[in-house]
Amino acid sequence: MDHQFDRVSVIGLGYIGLPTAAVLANRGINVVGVDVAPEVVDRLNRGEVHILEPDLDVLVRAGVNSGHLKTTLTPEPAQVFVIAVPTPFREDRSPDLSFVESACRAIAPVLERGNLVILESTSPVGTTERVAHWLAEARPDLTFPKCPTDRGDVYLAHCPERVLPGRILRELVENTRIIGGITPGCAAKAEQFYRTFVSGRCILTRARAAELCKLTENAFRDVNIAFANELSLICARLGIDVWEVIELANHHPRVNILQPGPGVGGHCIAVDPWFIVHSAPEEARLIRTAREVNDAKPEWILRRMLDASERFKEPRIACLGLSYKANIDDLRESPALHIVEAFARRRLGEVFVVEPHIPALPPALKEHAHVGLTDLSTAVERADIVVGLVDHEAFKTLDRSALMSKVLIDARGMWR
Ligand code: SAJ
Repeated sequence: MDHQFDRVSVIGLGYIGLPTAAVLANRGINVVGVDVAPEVVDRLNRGEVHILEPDLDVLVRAGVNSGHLKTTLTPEPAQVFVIAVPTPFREDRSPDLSFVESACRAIAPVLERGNLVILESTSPVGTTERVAHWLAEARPDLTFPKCPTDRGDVYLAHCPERVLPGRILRELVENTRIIGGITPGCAAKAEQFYRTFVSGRCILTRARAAELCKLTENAFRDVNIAFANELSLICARLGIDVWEVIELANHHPRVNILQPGPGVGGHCIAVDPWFIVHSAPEEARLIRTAREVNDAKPEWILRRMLDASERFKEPRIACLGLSYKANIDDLRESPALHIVEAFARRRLGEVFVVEPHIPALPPALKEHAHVGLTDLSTAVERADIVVGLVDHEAFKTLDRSALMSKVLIDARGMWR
């Protein structure tokens, strides 16, 4: 093993930090995970996970049992610090870097000359330079590189994560990594670190390019989903099946249209394009419009549910799926959840929520007596209206005869 990376600290043990920590620990590296939530720290030290991701529980337990993975509330000295904290946006859609800043202030006291600090959180252009600034403020005794020709005591790089929830453990190892150093030396050092567990390619660049690269990937996907969502509105107006049109158009060798849905959720695609818009508001016209098109889609589905409800005195409505996409339990920024909450607030009738991946309804739905978490067959049997919000495997394979007499609103094209 490369002894310059014997001890690694991962700051922020969420959807990216925890799998990264677990993968490193299972390569025999001593990993100190750091999280601000005491309950997360306790659970992880017992070998239990707080997020659902295939095989993550097994890997975390193995890491804890072998003694290679431990979790603390405050950082301890290490050779490498991987920052994987959230970077949300504020009400006015400007980036909120407060978690990155607090992570920097937390690790600053234990930093030593020769350490490598990697920012993995998706960040607006210039954030890695700001990391250098925050660390330098807290540690005037050390030097931090701020531009490509600088020399510094500490290596600084941005290496955005690009893994797909549901396939995180595989993609962490196999995906190509874009590694942006503040200096070429920083990038080279970070590459050596990633080589300890990445089998994919490592491509080196500058920190600013790596920052924009990550935002660009998600903006690209957002714009393409917006195209599909806009097409779904056009098709509805013209009385044409949008999924058929897309399937037909995709036979063209250079056309590959994505799928329309109830909107775009998750913590990445619905957020990252705003970082680009914020940095270049006059130029980012298409990217902004795509965000608006995708953000308007939940309202459109809700309107169809309200229209359908008018046909019944006390409508019973089954809402299939709450997560932000298929076959996961993640409700973050979920358009399905947003739609069900907005519908529930109107108190039009009984709402049967089907979400096989969660044990209980989230608080905003739990408070309504007319809303309940129900199993699939009971919900479909009792409902007048069935709304397909998430294309979970169990919903796609639903027996069509059960849907025959129902009013269907199929936001995902599952029951064509
Ligand atoms: N969606 C559609 N139609 C589609 C594809 C997706 O409506 O054809 C919706 C999904 O239902 C979901 C949202 O878009 O609500 C986003 O889902 P996703 O599967 O496209 O992406 P995420 O958010 O799970 O993960 C993305 C990935 N980025 C890209 O594919 C460019 C992943 O590789 C990134 O690591 C991740 O964002 C991230 O963390 O940034």
